[in-house]
Amino acid sequence: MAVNSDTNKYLGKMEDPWKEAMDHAVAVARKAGAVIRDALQNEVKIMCKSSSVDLVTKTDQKVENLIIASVKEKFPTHSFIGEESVAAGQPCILSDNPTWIIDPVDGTTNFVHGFPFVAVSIGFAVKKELEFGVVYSCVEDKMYTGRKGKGAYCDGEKLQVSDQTDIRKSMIISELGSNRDPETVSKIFSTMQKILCIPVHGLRGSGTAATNMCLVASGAVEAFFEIGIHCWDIAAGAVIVTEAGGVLLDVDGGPFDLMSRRMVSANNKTIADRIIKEIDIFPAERDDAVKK
Ligand code: LIP
Repeated sequence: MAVNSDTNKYLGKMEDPWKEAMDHAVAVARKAGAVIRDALQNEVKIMCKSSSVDLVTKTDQKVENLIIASVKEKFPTHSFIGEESVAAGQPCILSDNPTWIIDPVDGTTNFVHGFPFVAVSIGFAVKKELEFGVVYSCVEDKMYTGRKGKGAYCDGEKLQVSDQTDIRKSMIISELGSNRDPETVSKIFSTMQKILCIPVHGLRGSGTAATNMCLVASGAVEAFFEIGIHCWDIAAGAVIVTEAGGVLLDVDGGPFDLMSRRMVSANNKTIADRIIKEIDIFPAERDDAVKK
């Protein structure tokens, strides 16, 4: 369902037509974060998705339902791509309609183990262009936001990526992910070994892509890359990184593709290109692939 012509006329007159939606995203992300923090105090009931290490909990489902219900009430014509809705069989197709791209609990495995990096990630796209991103790191109580053309912030403080251009003086972030196929794991480790031995100052991983991208945007690390992530993990962080002055590329050096399940985010192209040289690429089915 496209945005209708009347809406277009109305939106054209507003300075920031999506400010109200972004404000709502911040409010509902904070509310969702409180639910996650409460759940962290209690025994977590674990369920599995594609494998014994691809985890989901009732909290993931409860928080996604909370966010979608809250947004639907205010913006009934908008569309949604949610991690748990897709897991339940909804198509993962980005249309021209205003679309909320939601990871209710990014870092589910961390959440299950009480490892204190868990984020609510809410991206928003119109006509397939990302307009804003909100990442609430709920254990740290840090609210990251990025609005296309209007900068990126953490709790009101403007974000700026690192100005480092020397890979040997850089901190890099990546993840081991949830794939346990030995050949794939071998490629992940060989990539990490090559990058570590450039050498770089350090290699880290928070366990949540959204948080990793906010660390790039804040200048704490120079780059985050991963093959295997999903659009809901990175949609919000993509806006926050670019609005903090960073770059997004495909792992083969091509243009960033939100639905491709792979990406490099970095403070600048010099660092991104150097990382890309070392990545052993392995296949990951696109988020928008037609399911057989
Ligand atoms: C996680 C990602 C992370 C990846 C994990 C997992 P989830 O998202 O943020 O980058 O390495 O395997 O996919 O599943 O916790 O929402």
